[in-house]
Amino acid sequence: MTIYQNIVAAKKENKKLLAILIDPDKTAIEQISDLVIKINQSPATHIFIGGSIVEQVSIDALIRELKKECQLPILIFPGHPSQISQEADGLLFLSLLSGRNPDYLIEHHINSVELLKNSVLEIIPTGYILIEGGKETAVQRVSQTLPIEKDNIELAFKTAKAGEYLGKKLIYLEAGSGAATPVPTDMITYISSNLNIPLIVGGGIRDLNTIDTIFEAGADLVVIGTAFENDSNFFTPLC
Ligand code: 1GP
Repeated sequence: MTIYQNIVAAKKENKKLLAILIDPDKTAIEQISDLVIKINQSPATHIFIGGSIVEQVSIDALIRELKKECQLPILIFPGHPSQISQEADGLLFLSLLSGRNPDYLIEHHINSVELLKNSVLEIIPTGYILIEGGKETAVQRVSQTLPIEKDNIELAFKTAKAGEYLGKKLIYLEAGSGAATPVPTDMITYISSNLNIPLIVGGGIRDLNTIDTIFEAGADLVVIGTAFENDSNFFTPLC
């Protein structure tokens, strides 16, 4: 089965998925062996790699190091085509649907084709939707786009549904890394119950109870970045 088929199968069985996001800018290669022990003890089902712009060569090395001891599927979560690594298993091919910056809707994608056309990476078209998270986040700054207001459920839903109609295979609701507040649960519930494709939710989730709440609201896959980055024992109470 492909990574995507596994995500769809998990959704059908109501089995919740959890990705740990590793930002190569904030993670030294020397830290990986210790980090992998914690990842292997955690309930994580996927690893996402990405963040602000970094040298591709360091991502390659980081993934090779991760793969020595970790069997989880590794997906690139790119902020820029320079973050695409052939060492990964797949790529979330993100289109920032909440914004109107052509670079993040199509330009970076065109610029990625040379890297992808002969690649064996599993490419997963993903509609990426930025939701107001209580403070300006890096994705907002870098993409120069405004998030959808957190109480505008109708616009967030229509954006997600338009993504589905466009053929996106996943929708990612993003409050932004380090957001003050995660995506609101009423928005997650409305969108997940009116969408036919799996829903990823991330940004500003910093405790285990909130992970549960977001799963109960309807997320199929939750992403944890900062909380694990700050404390690699974050998942210990679950282990
Ligand atoms: C960011 O959704 C991810 O793209 C994770 O956010 O760092 O706030 O967990 P956090």
